Amino acid sequence: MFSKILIANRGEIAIRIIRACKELGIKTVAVYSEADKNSLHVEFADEAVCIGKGPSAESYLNVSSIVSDAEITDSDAIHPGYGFLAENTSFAEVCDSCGIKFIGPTVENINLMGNKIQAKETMRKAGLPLIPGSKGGIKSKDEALAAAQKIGYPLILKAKAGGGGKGMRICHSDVRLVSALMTAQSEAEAAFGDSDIYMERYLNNPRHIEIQVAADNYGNAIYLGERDCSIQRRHQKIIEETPSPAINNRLRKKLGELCVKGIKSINYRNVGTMEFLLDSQGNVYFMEMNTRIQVEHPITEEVTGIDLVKLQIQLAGGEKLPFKQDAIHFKGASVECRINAEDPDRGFMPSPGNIDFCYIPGGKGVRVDTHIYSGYHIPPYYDSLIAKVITTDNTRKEALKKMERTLDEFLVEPVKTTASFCKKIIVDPDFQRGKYHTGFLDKFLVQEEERKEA
Ligand code: MV4
Repeated sequence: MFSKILIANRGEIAIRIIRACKELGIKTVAVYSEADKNSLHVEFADEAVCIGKGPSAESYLNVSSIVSDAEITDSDAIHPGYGFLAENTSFAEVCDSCGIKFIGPTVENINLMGNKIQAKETMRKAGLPLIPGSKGGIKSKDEALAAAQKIGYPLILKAKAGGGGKGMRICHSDVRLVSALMTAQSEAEAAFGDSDIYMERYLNNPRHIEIQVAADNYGNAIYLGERDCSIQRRHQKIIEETPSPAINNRLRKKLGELCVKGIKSINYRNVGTMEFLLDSQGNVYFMEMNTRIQVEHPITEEVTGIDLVKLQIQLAGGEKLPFKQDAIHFKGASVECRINAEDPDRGFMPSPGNIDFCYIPGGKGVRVDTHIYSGYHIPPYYDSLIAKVITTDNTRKEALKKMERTLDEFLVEPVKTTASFCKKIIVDPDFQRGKYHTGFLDKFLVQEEERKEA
C-alpha cells in the first residue's frame, strides 16, 4: 500500500480524500493555490505545498508543479479527485513516467472513454444498447444530411471530445442542420481543441441514470447500483438519488451486468460511472463513461456501505476487489442536494465572499461533505459548490423528509446559497412521486416565474 498520497484538488473532495487516507494510515500532501491558503484541506493534510496563484490554470491545472511537488514530498501516488486533472490523459501519463501512481484507471482507459465515439462503439461491441445515431464522426454537411435521413428528427449533435453537455446542439430539420453542425464544430474546437462531432436521435425528456462500477487489476469487476441524476440545470446536477424511482430490481441487475461486461471488455481498472438515458417507454441507452470519482458518489456509499474513495486507493495500490457481486446489497434510500454559493433569485449568479457564520446540520442519517466553516472566504475562481447534503433512511419518503428538515437547519450567512431552492424541489408533488426527468428543472423554473408574476 502507498505510504504517502498527494491530493491534486481542493474543497470538499480534497477533504474527502484526506479522510480516506487517514483511515487507511496513509500520509497526505495537500496542494493549494494562494486563494486557498486558509482552506481546511491545507489544515487537515500532513503537509501542504502552495502551487501558484488563484486561477486554476496557474495552480490546480499546473501538471509540472503538481508532479514535481509529488516528487519533492516523496509521494507514491496522486489522487486527482474530480474536475481539474481527473480525466486528463497527459497528466496520467506524466504520473506514470515519473513512477507516481495515478489513482484512477489506466491512461488507455481514460483515452478510450474520452473519445465519446470510440466509447460508444466499444460498448456496442460489448452488447450495450446505444441511442440510434451516426456510425462514427460527421465531418461534412453531406455526411450530416445523409445521417439525418437515417436517424430522423429531432436529433442532437455532440462533440467527440465532449461530455457533460458542452458543445451540444439540438436540431429539428434539414434546414437548420448545416448551421447547427458548423456551430457545434466551432464550439467543440474552442472548448476541446477538437471539432469532431457525432449525431444521435434526440430523446425527449429522458431520465439521466448512471451506474457505479469498480474493477481491480485481476479481471474482477462489480456494479454498485444506479444514481438518478435527472435534476439538472445547464448540465449541472442539483439533486441526485439512489435507488432511482424509475429502476426496478430486474432492470438494475440487467444494466449492472451489462456495465460489468462493458468494463471487462476494455480491461477497465478502478472506479467509474456509466451514463445512460432512460426514455419514457422504459428503454435504456448507454451514452458515455466517466473515468473519475464523481461528485455524487456519497449516495452510493450510503446505500452499499462501501467507501468508494478508500476502494479507489486500494485498487490503485494493487489490491483485489474485497467483495464479490453477490456480497453487495442495497439498503434504503439516499438523496444528495448540492449546495452552491449562488443566488437562485438572481439567475443563479455566483455569490462568493466571506461566510460570517454557518451551521452544518447533523443527526441520524445525515451526512454533509463540505469545506466551509464560519469565517471561511469563498474564492471567486472555482466551482460554486460549497457543500453536499446527503440524507439516508429506510425508504425514499423518509430520506426526503429528512432532507427537508436538514436543509432547514443548514445556515450560511451572508452568502446566498441554493439550499432553500433545493428544498422547493424536494417538496414538489411531482418530485415527491418520483415523476421527473431531465426537463423537470427548466419547467419548474418557468412555473416559479409565473407564480412570482401572479
Ligand atoms: C441527450 C439528450 C437527449 N437525447 N442525448 C445532457 C448531458 C450530456 N451528458 C448529454 N445530455 C443529453 N443528451 C440524446 N440523444 C438529452 C440530454 C440532456 C439535455 C440536452 C439538452 C438540454 C438540456 C439537457 C438536460 C439533460 C439532458
